[in-house]
Amino acid sequence: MSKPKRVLTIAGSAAGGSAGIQADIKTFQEFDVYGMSVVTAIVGRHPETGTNVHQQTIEAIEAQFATAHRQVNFDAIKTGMLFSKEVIETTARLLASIDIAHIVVDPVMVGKLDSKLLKDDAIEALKEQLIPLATVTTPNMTEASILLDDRPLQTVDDLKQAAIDLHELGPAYVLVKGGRLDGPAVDVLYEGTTLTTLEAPRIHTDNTSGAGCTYSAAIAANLAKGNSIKEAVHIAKQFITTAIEHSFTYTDLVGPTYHAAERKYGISHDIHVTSEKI
Ligand code: PXL
Repeated sequence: MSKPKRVLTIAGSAAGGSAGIQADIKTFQEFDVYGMSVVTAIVGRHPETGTNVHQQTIEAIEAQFATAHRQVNFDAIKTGMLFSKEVIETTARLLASIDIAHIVVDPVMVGKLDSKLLKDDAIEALKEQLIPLATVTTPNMTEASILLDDRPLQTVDDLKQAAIDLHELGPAYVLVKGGRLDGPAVDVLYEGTTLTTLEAPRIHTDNTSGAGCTYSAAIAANLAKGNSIKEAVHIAKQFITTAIEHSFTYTDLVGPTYHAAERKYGISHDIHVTSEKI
């Protein structure tokens, strides 16, 4: 039997199942990669105290990483919600301690329901210690803006300049996601010489909780399977677009994307890809 490729997510556990570790593991399964997790924090709002983020200890984080590494080892790793400077520093140290070809850094900062998923003093650690280790980092427009000292981003040209400037932080590739643009959902990929834009039609729904997690998990899974970055991003964008097309909610709250959608219904929209040398 050929064994599945191995992917680790270092991220938060989202009790509602739409985002974080839960979205990552569901996505890994859809791509037939072997999923593992290091839970950095548990996200779930206590109905009386209001506390939403329950951080895990550094010891617990180190223990999970060591166990997954020893029992299985990794073909790719993605990072999601890390929450504090301390957890970012630990994650950077753990990543530097092993031999790993593909690292996807999703610089998670705020959730769809406006939950704060990264402390303010952690932004510098993210920029200086983690993003430089990334094969690809995947900020959305809000995150890209914060990483660029609150630069306003409104147009596809703004996203292109943001990708060029964020590349200076040291990752091999930057993917700035234009999910919040007016008009089509255009993402911009940059590696130092070529700007690639990936365009999908805008799908009008509020049920996009965990979309960013799902997208970056799909990229990690496809890098583990041997695809180039460009191929992995293309496959992942197709997957998340289809998952958003078939998104739903069980309540009056923002609901999840549907991770099984591509398997059940096929790809819902082609992605239009263009490249320009700069
Ligand atoms: O979608 C961002 C996100 C990432 N990670 C965790 C989350 C959320 C949103 O709620 O809970 C753990």
